[in-house]
Amino acid sequence: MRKKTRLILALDVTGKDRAISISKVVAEHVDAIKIGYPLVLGAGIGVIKTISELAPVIADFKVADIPNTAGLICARAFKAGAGAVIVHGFTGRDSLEECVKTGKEYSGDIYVVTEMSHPGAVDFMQPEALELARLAVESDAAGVVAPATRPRRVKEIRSVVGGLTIISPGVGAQGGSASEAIRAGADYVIVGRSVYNSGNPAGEAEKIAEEIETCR
Ligand code: NUP
Repeated sequence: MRKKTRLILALDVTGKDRAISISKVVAEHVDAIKIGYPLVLGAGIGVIKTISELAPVIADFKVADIPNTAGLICARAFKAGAGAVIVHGFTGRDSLEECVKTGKEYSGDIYVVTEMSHPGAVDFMQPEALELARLAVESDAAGVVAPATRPRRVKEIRSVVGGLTIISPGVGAQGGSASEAIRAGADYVIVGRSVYNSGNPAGEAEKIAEEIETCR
């Protein structure tokens, strides 16, 4: 993923045609497009290849399983054309290491979820988030996912992960600010609904990219 606009589109629409038409107009304003279960279950795994011809694809499968199954899921995502896969770390070191090993086989990146961006993440994830960040470093993951809704936590997670890449969702619809997340230490922000549900997705993406640009 090239660091240009530092914006990642979360494409949680469920129809293939809409997904492709949004990707076509937004691609020039983003560094990657994140695809998860809503689109893959709605349009089929082949959509990863189609979108990957427009922008690098991050498969947000939040993989959480035993090492063998976790590795198989990551391998399918990379084979389908994803450049990176998002996985959970709470399943433990062995599962995460299997994902990272699989990523290396396909020259792909693994991002580990630390503390999620929604309010419920404070219940179980927040107390363990820094440990999960540490595990990501020790397992040689490419980066972590940290909450733009809590920039203070992005800062704390940055202090643990050093030079690892931080991708940060929760901007816009969830209330987070792109510039605050970047200033707190995020490398990229992830934005979904406020881009794809706007009347002008390309214009909205461009606006957020400009806001990020002011942080340099
Ligand atoms: O902690 C997380 N929060 C989060 O919102 C980890 C995620 N992967 N996401 C994803 O980011 C979420 O599943 C969605 O695809 C995107 C945010 O979308 P939106 O709230 O901007 O619409």
